[in-house]
Amino acid sequence: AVLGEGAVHVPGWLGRARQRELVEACREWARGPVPMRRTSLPNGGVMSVRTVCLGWHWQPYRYTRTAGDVNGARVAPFPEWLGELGRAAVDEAYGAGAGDGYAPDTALVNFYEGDARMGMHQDKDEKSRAPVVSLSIGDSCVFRFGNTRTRTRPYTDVELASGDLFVFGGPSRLAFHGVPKVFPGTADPASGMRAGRLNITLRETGLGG
Ligand code: MD3
Ligand code: FE
Repeated sequence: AVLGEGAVHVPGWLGRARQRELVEACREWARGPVPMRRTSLPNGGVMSVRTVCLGWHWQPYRYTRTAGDVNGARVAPFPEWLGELGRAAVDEAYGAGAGDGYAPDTALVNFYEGDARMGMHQDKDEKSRAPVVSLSIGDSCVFRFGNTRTRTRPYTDVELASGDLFVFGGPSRLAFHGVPKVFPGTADPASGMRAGRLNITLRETGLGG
């Protein structure tokens, strides 16, 4: 389904086996070298989502190689196979060949548990305007896809379920978006998630090196 120009939702794109592999990989990444944690914001707040990054470490509001806001360690490398998955995702959403030049160099893994949510925001810390690939596993959620001007209406609420792919490129790349609700207990155990929701986003930072 196309939600807006460049915003394409592909329900059930990831098979169960692929979901389980990704969950297993995320468990490993969550252990370190930089452990999964709640990100502290400059305004004193703390995000309710837990996050671990690959390739580059996102700390509000920039990308670094080392996690100065956690333990100072260098983040784990971005694996080549995730890049392949990203190219396949862009091909699936935009058509064969569209993913050819796509070279994501960072992944943000978000884990939602309990009342965790994500407020409306734009992702504009990347210098590249290449698409963001989003993969959801575990509990279903309400994903709110907004506009590029304000964090308020007009927006569209869509349910994201385990295995869903979403690609945000073109004019949608700078749209406000958020996750106002997760539905606890809706994860299919065959996804490898016992509780909570996992979201993996692949991005090009445009930082090089
Ligand atoms: C639309 N994550 O990590 S994924 C984030 O489910 C983030 O954890 C949410 O927003 C999550 O920044 C939403 C969907 C998503 C990700 C990046 C986008 C939508 C986007 C970038 C631009 C436009
Ligand atoms: Fe975002």
